[in-house]
Amino acid sequence: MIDIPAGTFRMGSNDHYPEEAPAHRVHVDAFSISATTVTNEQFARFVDSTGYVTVAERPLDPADFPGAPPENLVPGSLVFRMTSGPVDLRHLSQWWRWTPGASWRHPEGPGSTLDGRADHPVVHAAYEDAEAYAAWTGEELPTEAEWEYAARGGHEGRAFVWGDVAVPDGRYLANFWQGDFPWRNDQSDGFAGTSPVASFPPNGFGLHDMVGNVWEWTTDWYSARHEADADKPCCIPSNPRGPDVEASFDPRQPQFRIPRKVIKGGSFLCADNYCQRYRPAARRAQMVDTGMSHIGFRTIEHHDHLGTS
Ligand SMILES: [Ca+2]
Repeated sequence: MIDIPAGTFRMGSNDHYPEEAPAHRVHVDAFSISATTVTNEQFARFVDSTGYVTVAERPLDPADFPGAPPENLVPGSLVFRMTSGPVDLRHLSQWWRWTPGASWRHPEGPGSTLDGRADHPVVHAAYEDAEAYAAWTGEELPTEAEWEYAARGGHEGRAFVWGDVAVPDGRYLANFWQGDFPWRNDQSDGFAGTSPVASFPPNGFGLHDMVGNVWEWTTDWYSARHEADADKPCCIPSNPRGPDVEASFDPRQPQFRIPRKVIKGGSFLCADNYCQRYRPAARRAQMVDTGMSHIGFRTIEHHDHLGTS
């Protein structure tokens, strides 16, 4: 765990995707955060000692899916599959496949294993799986503000964790996608899929992979925009925790009453031609019951003993 000092910073961005705006000032108290995302080895230790079964490994209840064919009601998760050529980027189902048997133990489905991936981030963890792990270690998941403040590494207003240029002097400083998503992965950064944690240099706070590699769960419910700046400097929000759960339902899919949390940091699938979200301000909504092959998490500890809670 790395100690992060209390501070005030500018959260969000007015220069990228609309959900990152408006940039606004926020204060966060001191906390500690894990230097890397939780690895397969760490998650295996948790499962071995508790017998925990992740959401992706549990049988589905037919009552929750009226009309669904029984063969679809088997445990599984969404796995990324490269397409054979260029596709219409509006249709995610071309590269996201519901894969029976996919879970953290079998990241690409049955037949895939964790061999050689002990130090890769655990993936296919739904929100409650991440929370259960954090409860076991006596830690918590970060709020979006805590996560973004940590990701910025003490620097204000940078587009990327390391500066304002995606690939400074041709150096790759995170695991994202080079080439044409979702069919040509040039792997200029050395990795087609997830990479071992800490394969890239740390940020200003000593934290690795705050962007790229895997998206990371936060505790905030999602809403499509940030709150604006407070009118007066006196009134900067302190330790904001996001909007109410009602804000998080997907307005384009009202039939799904599954709340959505904010995930941060982008992943090995972020490509400039599709989703330039390997940046600290970037954010996405993720249904709480859905882990995927590009989502992981890291944990934090609050310094409540200092009386700041
Ligand atoms: Ca890559």
